[in-house]
Formats: sequence, structure tokens, C-alpha cells
Amino acid sequence: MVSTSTTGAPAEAPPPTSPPSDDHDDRAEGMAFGWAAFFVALLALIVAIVAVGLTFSLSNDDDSSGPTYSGPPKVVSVSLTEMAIAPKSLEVAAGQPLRITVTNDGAAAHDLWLPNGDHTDMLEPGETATLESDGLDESGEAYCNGPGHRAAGMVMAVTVTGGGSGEPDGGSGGEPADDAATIDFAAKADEAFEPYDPTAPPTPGATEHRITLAMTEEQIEIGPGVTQKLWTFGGTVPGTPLRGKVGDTFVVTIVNEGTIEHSIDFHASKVAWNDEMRSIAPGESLEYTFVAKHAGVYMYHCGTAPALHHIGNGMFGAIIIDPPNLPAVDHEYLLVQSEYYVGPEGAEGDLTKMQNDAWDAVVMNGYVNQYRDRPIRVEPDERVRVWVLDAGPSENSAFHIVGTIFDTTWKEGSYLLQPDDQQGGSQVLDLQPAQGGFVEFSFDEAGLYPIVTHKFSNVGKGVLGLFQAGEVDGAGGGH
Ligand SMILES: [Cu+2]
Repeated sequence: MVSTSTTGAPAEAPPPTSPPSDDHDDRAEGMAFGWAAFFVALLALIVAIVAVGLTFSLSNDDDSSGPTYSGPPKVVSVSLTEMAIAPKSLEVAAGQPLRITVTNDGAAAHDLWLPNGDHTDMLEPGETATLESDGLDESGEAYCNGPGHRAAGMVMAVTVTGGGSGEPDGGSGGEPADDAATIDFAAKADEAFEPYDPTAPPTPGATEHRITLAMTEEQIEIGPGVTQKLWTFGGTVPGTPLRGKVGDTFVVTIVNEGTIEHSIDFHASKVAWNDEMRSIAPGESLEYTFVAKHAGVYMYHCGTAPALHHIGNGMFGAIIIDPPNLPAVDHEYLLVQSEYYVGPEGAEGDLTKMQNDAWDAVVMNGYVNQYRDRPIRVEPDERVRVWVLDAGPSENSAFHIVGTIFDTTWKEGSYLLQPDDQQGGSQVLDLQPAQGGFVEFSFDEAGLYPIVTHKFSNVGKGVLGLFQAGEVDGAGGGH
């Protein structure tokens, strides 16, 4: 498995526009001196302004000692749910102490932050805490600091009366962040980029599989120059691919190495939801044992509320359970389609966009157009099987390969088409979110064969890949 994890921005310094020369150096020194003088002057100005401001505020304090309040505290009850705070607004006198009973009535962890920074701990579902504050000087917004929760609508407008000015800026709830990173779909990954290995894991000979999946938070590049803080199973998006046969036992230990609760839900299993699929806190682990009773390419994902956010921010993967008598082929690949809902650079995906089906990108195996720039290499007439999973969270897939026809399609546990005297062909494997299957085919001629979803509005959003059959002039070649 190749990780696309990075710890910082890609190292691509812009090339110098002209070679350095003595002339340049002299001018640079002169300019440097000029700038230094300028900054000294600027610093002096800033010091002067601060001094004046300080004097003014001190004398101001002498005139009026600021908002004082001598009455009883304001006592309020606040309820936190997905994704709202009730009541929606709160009015309090300037300087009046606050005693807020905060109850988490939701299914995920939440907290409450006041505009002055006073806040509760992160509260588990059903938990109640009392938030005491000495009071506020200015209006503002109270909010939940859970990842993406404020932008998704967990806000409460706080109006402070009789004191400092300032209107509550409560309009931000429910609006997507406008500082989201932008993906350039024409950009190419730099030389050092290592694509997610599209090769399907081989079928293991053993019948019991012991696997540990760390649930982590990673800075991961999702397209050239755009990095998001994704939540993962095993450090990659998609998560570690797993494989076995019908009848095999999987003993999976999940370890929560993140900072918020997570869980795992294997669609390949038949187990009680309230036991194996329960959420675990940071630092905890859980053993999830199941027997694979039915064949398929199944999704696994985090189910912790809001599951939309956990899946949309990277917590999904594929597990292949081979049907009996699966024929051998020359190459087997695994392509997982999913969407990105891009937040600010280096931050989590935007939950509000997820709630509105407003994806920025649709990708195969977690990276924008990665097999367009690193084609998947086979030979003409070789038999190829591609397992396809649509991880969503919300968009479908019309999986198609330009220039070939599938002679075999298998979807959700059953063959739809196999070679017979009807000589039928299939052009698309259609998958709704969390559906999977495989297709088999070969390429008749050497050349390039684009991989797409035939929902063409998504083709320009990062889903494009290429198979390269044989030698092609000018093609990079990949796997
Ligand atoms: Cu999770």
C-alpha cells in the first residue's frame, strides 16, 4: 500500500526567473538597506500608535470603569444536537455573569464556546455540564467547536445589551466556509507523487485474518497542492484494503489514535450494531470479529455521528470477499470512488457542503486524476478484473472504460453478465453509494483507455484515469 500522506506542502520552489549576477547582488543589497530603513520607521510608528492608544484607554478607564454588573447571574439552559444549538439566540446584559446548563442531546460529542472563549469540555451524548462565565463585553457568536459543527449550524447569536458595541455575527451558521482550498483539475502531480496502488490485494490462503486498523488524523494531499486533514483507517484514504473468502474469519482491532470518537461498520459482517459498531473514544481500541458469510466487494466505514462527516472526511475502505470459483485473471485492480468536500487548506472537509451534496471533487482511490498522470499499465489481450466500490458518501458511479466492453459484470453478489452464446456486452457498472462489484475485460489494441464515471459532470472533477495497454509513445506508464 502506498501512502499519499504528506506532512507539509509539496516541495516545489518556483524556479529563479534569471540567474544571479553581481549586478543583482548590489541592487539587492541596496534594496535590502532601503527596506530595513523602512521597517525601522514603520516599527517606530507602530510603537507610537500603541503608546497613544494605551494612554487613551488608560485615561478612558479613569472616566468610566467599564461595564459593571451587580445583579444576579443570567441562568440559561442550552441544548446541543446535530447540528443546532437551542435556543438560537441569547441576550445578556454587559458584564452580567452567566450560568449556562449545557446538555448534549445529540448522538455525537459536542461542546459550547462563548464569544469570550469560555467553554465547556467536550460532552458525550447525554452528558450535562454547567458553564460559568464572568460575563461578556461584546456581542458575538457562541458555537460548538466539534469539527465542522460550527459551519454546519451549531451556533447561537449572543447579544450583549447596555455595554460595548458590536452586532452578533450569527449569520455564518449553515454557510460553507468561503476560504476553502481550490483544486486545479488541470494541474499534474509533481514528480515525487506516488499514486495509491490500484492493485487489488491478493486472496490470502489462510482462513483467519487478524488485522489492526489505526484510526488516525492525517494531513493528506488530495490533489496537486491541496491538502486536507483527513480521518483514516490505516493512514490512507481509502483505508487499508482487505480481502478474504466466503467462510473466512476476520478479527479486526480498531485503535482510535485520533482526537474524536470513531467506530467501524463492516458491510461484510452480520453483527449487532450496538456492540461491534459502537463508537470508541480517543486512545481506546475495540475488537470486531466476524465470519464473512457472503461474497462481495463491501464498504467499511466509520459510523460515528454524523456518519456523513466521518465518511466524507476519509473514513471508508473496501473489503473483498471472493465468491467461490473466482477465475484467475492476468491483473486485478481495486478502484474506490468517493467525493471530496474541500475545506480550508489543511483543515477537515466541509460538513455543510456534504449536507448539500456540493462535492468539489470525485476521485478514484482518494486523489484527483491520479491514474490520468500515472496510467495503470497492462498488455493488450491480457484479461483484467477491476473491483469497483462506490464509497460516496453521496454520489453514484457509472463505471465505464472508454474503448472496451465488459464481457463479465458482477454486482452486489451476483453475475449480471458472463460470456455465453448471446455474446452480450456491458458498457457501465452502475453503483449507488456503498454498492460494489467487478468487471472483466481485455484491450484489443495497444493504446490509452480512459477510466471514467459516465456521469460526465463529474469527469472534470478529478475522476479521470487511464489504462495503458502496451507501449504508447509519450505515455508515462505506471503500474
Ligand atoms: Cu469516525
